[in-house]
Amino acid sequence: MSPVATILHEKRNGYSVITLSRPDRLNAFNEAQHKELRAALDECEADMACGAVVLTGAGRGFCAGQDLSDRAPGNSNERPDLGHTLETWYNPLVRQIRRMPKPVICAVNGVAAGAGANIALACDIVIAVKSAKFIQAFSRIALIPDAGGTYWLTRLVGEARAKALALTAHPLPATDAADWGLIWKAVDDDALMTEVAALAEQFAAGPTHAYALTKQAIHQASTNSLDAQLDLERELQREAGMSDDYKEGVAAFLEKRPADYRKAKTK
Ligand code: T3D
Repeated sequence: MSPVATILHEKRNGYSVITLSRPDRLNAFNEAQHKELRAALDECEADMACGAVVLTGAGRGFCAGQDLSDRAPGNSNERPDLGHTLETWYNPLVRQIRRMPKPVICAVNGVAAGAGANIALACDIVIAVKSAKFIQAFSRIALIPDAGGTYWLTRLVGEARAKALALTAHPLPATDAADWGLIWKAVDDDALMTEVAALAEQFAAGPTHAYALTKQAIHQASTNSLDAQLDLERELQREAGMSDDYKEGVAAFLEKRPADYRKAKTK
């Protein structure tokens, strides 16, 4: 493990665990944490030996969004340009998670608030402890949901629930989030990292490129017409069908043995 100031990046056998690590601030983002997270995700993206990424938080929270102590109003009339901070930090982070050519699992170990909630929702699979809460805290400080919040909420739980969560800042328990389809599942608090590690290991041993193509197809599905989506599936399946992983998958099925995608990757 190589500790850095605001995140920990641990490389395990075939996958990476990135831990936001400012626990005294519930892992709220400052610029240093943004920079270090970006560098760690860049590394995961480029590393062929990394088949999945786990994002989690240190201490009792996952992430409380923007560190508001960096936004303390001074005495002057100067106002911060939050559009600039979104463009510089949060939007690239969301885009980086979405385009990651391998599954990104968010292990929500505690409260996820503001941009912290929405960064979790940007991940491909979200597993949360039952004690966690998802809070669109923005309206409490006169902001709007960002880091993709209006996009995720509307698509995942529909307009009625999206508006209620955003306008009231209601702390949504993880079990409700799972029941509503906002996240994949809520698990017992002491089971989180065991479940997440098992899933990450499964992905690490799996067909990484097929996962990347699957992500791409699902991301485009909500805006494509059926015809466009069928065309996209045709193109992506063509690509998948040319891969060594597919050859190995079919051979393994016919030979009644588990597929060895790691071997296929080294060819
Ligand atoms: O600004 C831009 O660039 C635009 C982008 C904006 C993105 C955003 O995320 S805006 C939304 C920012 N986040 C929030 O508004 C959430 C603020 N936090 C809370 O509402 C609560 O802390 C929680 C509901 C998340 C948890 O409550 P609780 O009671 O479990 O914990 P706590 O006691 O409030 O927090 C523990 C400590 O963390 C505390 O410090 P202390 O008193 O022990 O020294 C608290 O001040 C600190 N903390 C929590 N959240 C933040 C924070 N410090 C700075 N910034 C935070 N966001």
